[in-house]
Amino acid sequence: MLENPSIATGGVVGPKRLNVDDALRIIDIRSKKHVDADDAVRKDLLDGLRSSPPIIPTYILYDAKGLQLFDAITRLECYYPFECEVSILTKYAKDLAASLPDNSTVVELGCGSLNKTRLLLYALESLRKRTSYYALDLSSSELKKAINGLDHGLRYVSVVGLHGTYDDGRKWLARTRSKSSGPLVVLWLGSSIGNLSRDEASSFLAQFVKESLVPGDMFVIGIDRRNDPDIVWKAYNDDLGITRQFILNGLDHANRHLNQVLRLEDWEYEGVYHKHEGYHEAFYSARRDVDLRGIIGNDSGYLPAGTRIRVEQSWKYSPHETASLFDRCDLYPVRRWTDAGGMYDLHLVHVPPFNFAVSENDPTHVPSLDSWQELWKSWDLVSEYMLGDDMLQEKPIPVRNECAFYRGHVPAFLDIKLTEAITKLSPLEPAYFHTIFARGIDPDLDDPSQVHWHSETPQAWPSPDAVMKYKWDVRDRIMQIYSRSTLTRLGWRAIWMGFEHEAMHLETLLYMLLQSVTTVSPPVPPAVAFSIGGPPSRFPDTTTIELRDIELGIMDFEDQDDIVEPITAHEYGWDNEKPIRVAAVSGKLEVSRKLITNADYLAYLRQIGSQRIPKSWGGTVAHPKVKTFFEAIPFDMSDEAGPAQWPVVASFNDLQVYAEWKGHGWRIPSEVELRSIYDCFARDASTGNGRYDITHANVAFKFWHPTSLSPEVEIAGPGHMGVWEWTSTVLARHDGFVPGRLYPEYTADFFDGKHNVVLGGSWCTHPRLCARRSFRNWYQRAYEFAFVGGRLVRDTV
Ligand code: AVI
Repeated sequence: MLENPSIATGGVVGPKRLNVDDALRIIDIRSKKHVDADDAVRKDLLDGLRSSPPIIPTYILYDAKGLQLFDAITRLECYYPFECEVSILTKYAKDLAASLPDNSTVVELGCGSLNKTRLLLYALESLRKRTSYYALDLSSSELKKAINGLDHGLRYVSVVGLHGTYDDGRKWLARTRSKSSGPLVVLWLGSSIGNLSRDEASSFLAQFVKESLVPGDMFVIGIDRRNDPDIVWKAYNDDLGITRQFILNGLDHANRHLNQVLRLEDWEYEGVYHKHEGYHEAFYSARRDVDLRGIIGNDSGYLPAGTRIRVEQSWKYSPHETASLFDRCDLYPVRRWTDAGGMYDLHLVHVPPFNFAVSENDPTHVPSLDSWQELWKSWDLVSEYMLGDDMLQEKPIPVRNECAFYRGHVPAFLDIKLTEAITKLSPLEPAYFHTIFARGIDPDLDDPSQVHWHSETPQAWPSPDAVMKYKWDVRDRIMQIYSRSTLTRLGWRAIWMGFEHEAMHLETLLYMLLQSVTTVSPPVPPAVAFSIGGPPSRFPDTTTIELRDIELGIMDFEDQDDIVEPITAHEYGWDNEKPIRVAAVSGKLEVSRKLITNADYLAYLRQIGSQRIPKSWGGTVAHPKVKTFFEAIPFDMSDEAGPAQWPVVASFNDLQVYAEWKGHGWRIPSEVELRSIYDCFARDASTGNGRYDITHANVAFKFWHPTSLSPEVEIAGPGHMGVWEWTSTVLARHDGFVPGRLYPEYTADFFDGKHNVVLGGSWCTHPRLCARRSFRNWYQRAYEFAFVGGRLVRDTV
């Protein structure tokens, strides 16, 4: 457990009123105690002054007077980040409090005066959420003042001070945390993250996640956006000169540690906003030549007039930069609250149970063993935790197999391909698993007696323990193969195929499980509306694009599969992605910004008087709900980011009829048109031809449901709204198509004229699949279960 405050906040004891002494409890967690702190500051100062270019550490700004001056800054109208954050907390504190788990421990980094935090604490109190709140700060006197300033009507929320630095806080948490502690929420307000460079910020968060957090823990972080450069500059260069005083006071503070060698009149404050890089920089600028050789030595001690010493950077983030910051630190977004002007965001992010890091979406070689480990975590969570043993005989989708089949199919398929590709290997025991788990049932929906070859369902499925042992044996086999460094290209192909096959089945299993009431909810925050507040999107409902001939496909010749090579040597694609070919298109296409939403589809059903709701909904047309893994959620038309604004998941046939009902030439795009749309808006120019930028997309389990389109996105690209997209293109043999040697029936069995090509990716698609530009999926046009939606386009003249 975390070191416990003396107040009882949970369990059978029940809430107890705080008394003043309890409330003033402050734990000294400093690793460097007072005695040597002075020396450490002096050393930091001298090291900084000697470095090139010279710097003074930012923390020097925050002595007692600095804290007061900063408080004065927060009252300036031009210092908008403070006001924006207050407005968000004032409006949404209850919503934030409701998003935090009960019995959580909230640790605030750099709590300051607690003026803003109190809004959250009282919201938690009013919701009766038992919370242990720890306020971390550098100054114990300010901590005392701040905690003392809280009105002590808190019964459900306990308050304890932590005296120390961020690093002390991180280490203290790592030390005191035990498995039985409730979820941890780290609160980091005031755009303090901006005082670290982008790299420092991501390393800081990543280290926190690695050392002190576990899956399910959360961060609440206030981040300032890249706003109008003039407005940002003004925020740090106010007419009253308060910021100037604040910065220059830092020099005075530094002087106290440097035996007053600096002459304050030699220095002036200078603020510069670097608009391309997105950060403001505060300098001490030398008014005249300054001689510091006496303290920092001859090499760098003579500072000519105009020399700048940097003391602070304030970094701003575009939505894209924020998304990649979180990606880099293995943090997944839960919610985002924005002020009415769209200048500032409060982000709630969590540590996911597994992480398909976007950096691993490189499709040019076989997945790393780390990627496998994450995939296995996801497979175990879905196939063993969400799909419990009590569901093994269930068939959530009547025309498909029983759940038990999928647990065995994934490892058996991998072992089948490994033994086919690597001559030395023979099937793992029990070898008959290759027969009963080889292939699932996927019948023709128009005539379910028409099925491709599939494994016969045995009289009784092997026991869950036997299947689990088999799964781990196959995984061991993979790990042994990875311990060698080379293999034939065919061998790597088998591994690569097995990986993508498992990733695809993860998704298949999930859309099956969504149809069952027995499914267990995943252990993640049930966020249903991601983006809250902020101004409406500035993008119009449709955009017109010019169509030009495009190249499709990927370079991967199977005739060289006997070559022995390292894991990273080759690029792979499924048979239907090959060969590279050019598709001729021209003309102009008007493209809808969003996919067809649940609200759009409901309006249509009501208008035509239909009572037939999609399989992705529950309830009735009068009272529809959207199915999720947490609960079925009623439509709320006033919620701009809620399920009514998610894309509707329905069959191609149903969406085609919707498009006809819409009229005016609206239709579902062809494969080449949709590929052209994605190329226009999501192609990642920095990585050559083959990839899409999916940092903004709702893929790879960032959420466990579809989402509305982010207001910052102009056109929904691959996976942006968390579902695949139907195309009007029928899956058919194209020129140059050759069935794959290792899995010839993969695509060829589906050239029956009943399947349409599907592109993009869903909330549960692995990044390797949806970021690879050549990847193609397909479903029968009547299939209603897969996470596929659609958008409208029309020709323009
Ligand atoms: C605390 N920190 C986030 C403030 C900022 O915006 O960088 C400090 C500040 N410096 C000048 N004005 C405010």
